[in-house]
Amino acid sequence: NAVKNNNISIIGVPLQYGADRKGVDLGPDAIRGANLHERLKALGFNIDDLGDLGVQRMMTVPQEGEKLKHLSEIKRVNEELCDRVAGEMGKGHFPLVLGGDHSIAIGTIKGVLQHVKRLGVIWFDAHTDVNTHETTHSGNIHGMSLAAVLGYGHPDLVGIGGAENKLNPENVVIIGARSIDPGERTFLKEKGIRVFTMHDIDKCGMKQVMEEAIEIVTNGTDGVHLSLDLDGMDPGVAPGVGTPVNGGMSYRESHFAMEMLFERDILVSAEFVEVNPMLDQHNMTAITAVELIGSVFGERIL
Ligand code: 4U7
Ligand code: MN
Ligand code: MN
Ligand code: MN
Repeated sequence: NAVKNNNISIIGVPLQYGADRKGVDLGPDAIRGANLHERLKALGFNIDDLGDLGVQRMMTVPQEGEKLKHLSEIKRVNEELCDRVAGEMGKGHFPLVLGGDHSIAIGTIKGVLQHVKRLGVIWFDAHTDVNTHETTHSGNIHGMSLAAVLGYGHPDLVGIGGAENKLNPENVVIIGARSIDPGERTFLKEKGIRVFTMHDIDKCGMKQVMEEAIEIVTNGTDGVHLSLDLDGMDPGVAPGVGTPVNGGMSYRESHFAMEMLFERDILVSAEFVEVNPMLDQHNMTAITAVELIGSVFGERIL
C-alpha cells in the first residue's frame, strides 16, 4: 500500500478509442509534463516509469454495425495493461496508471485482481460507467468499464484478464456522480452499488461521504483501488475532459478525499484518467491531476 510501499510504477496508456474523441491520448504526456516525477520523488518514493503502452495511432472509423466502437484495439491494449499491472504488483510496486480514456480501468483493475482477489474500488466520476453493449447509446466503451470489471457486458470486455476475476458490487463505491443514464440507474439498483452523488456530498459533506465510502470498500477486502476520472471534479478546475458536467467536486473537496485515503493507507493501486490536453486551458487539468496524486501519496500543507 501507499505508505509502506516505497516503489511506484508509472504506466501511461495513451488510449482514446474508448472516448472516441481525439486528445485524451495525450493525457499521459501532459500529466508527466506537470512535474509528476519531481513531486513524487520529493515525497521519498522511488519512481519506475515504464513509459507508455503502444496504441495504434490511426483513429480507425468504427465499422458498419459495430455497436461498441473500436472494441478490438481497446481489448488488445487492456489485455497488455492487465499483464503489466499484474507484473508490477508482483514486484511489490504500487501501479500508478495514467490515461487515456476510462476504458483502461478494465485492464488496470483486472491486473490488480490477479494479486488482490478481494478488492475494493473507489470510482470518482461525474458518470457511473455501468453501461453495457445492451444499454449504451453512445457505443463508447469508456462508459462501460465499471460494468465490465463487475462481470457484465460484452464478453470481449468481461473476458479481459479472465472473466472469473471480478469485483464484488458490495465493495464498490462511486463518488461525485451527476450524470447517470436510465439503463445505468437500473443496473446500479439491481446490483446494489453505493453511489454518493453530488447531492450527497452537498448534504453530508466530503468527510462523512468518505468515511462511509472507506467503510464499504474496506469491509472484507485486502486492498483498495482508486479510479479517478478528472470529470468528477468541477469543470471550473478540470476543464480538459471529453465529457464535462457542471456542478462537480471542488478543488478542496477532491483534495480532502485524497488526503483521507492517504491517512487511512488503504490504496494498493490508482489511476487518473480522461485528461484531454486538447480541450484544456494551460494544462490546468493535468496540473490538477498531479496535485491530486501528490495528496494521495502524502503531501501536506503543513
Ligand atoms: B466517462 C455516457 F451517455 N454515459 O455511456 C455514455 F452520457 O469515463 C457517458 O465517465 C460516459 O467519462 C462517460 O456514453 C464515460 C453518456
Ligand atoms: Mn466521467
Ligand atoms: Mn469515467
Ligand atoms: Mn469523460
